Amino acid sequence: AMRRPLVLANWKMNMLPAQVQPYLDQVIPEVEKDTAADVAIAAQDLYLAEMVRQSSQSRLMIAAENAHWTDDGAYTGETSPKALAQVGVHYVLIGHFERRKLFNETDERVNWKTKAALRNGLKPIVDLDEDLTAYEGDDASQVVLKQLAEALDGLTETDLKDVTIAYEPTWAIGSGEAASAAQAEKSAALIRTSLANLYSRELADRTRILYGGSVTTENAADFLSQKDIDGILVGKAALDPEKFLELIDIAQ
Ligand code: G2H
Repeated sequence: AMRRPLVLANWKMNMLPAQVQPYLDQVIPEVEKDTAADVAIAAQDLYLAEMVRQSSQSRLMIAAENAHWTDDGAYTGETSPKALAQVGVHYVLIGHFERRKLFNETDERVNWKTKAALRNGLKPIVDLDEDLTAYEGDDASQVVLKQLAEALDGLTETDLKDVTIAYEPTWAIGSGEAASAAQAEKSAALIRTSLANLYSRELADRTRILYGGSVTTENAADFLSQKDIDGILVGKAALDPEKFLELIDIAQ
């Protein structure tokens, strides 16, 4: 396949310090081998530097869950994308649905943050969400495609080579109710067509699109076997290192 799958755990605000080390001890040796999938963990900022240090000899990549849109300055409580990059963080989640919903992340801010990540050499994973009212109506795709266009506003095709898109139906997040693989594929395909319209077919064909929302070891294979789904963004199910390793296995 032209697109390498990505298995991305999103710890969110979970995992206490005492839980982090055993998790890494279990996972890192397993991703030292040559994997056919990219593997990453998104964690709270306070763990990132140590996670980068411990994973540096492995294929595990480390992701931040958010970053600010400027490189430095008087922004108490925010995290600099420049600092994240210098620490060795690889990816950053931008516009996760929880950020959009609970922390007023607008499409405009998602756009600024995506640009700031790229400017600093972080690879953004731009999250698009879709709520149930939109999904049940006919305009589901419009919501997602508007988010896509606004997130990428002003970015060139060259910028896009380091961007991953994640599609998360909000009604499937943490709810235990995943979208069906066919539903998810339909949205992923729409996103890819939209990328082709915004940029080019070639760009669309090489951009990775992840599905997120109640992915489990039971349903992961279904999602990953869809033509336009190139990886999974996993919250709850990846809090258990055994399950995360199983998910990695399923992806390769
Ligand atoms: C969606 C997902 C990971 P979960 O937010 O970002 O979480 O797998 O718990 O639905």
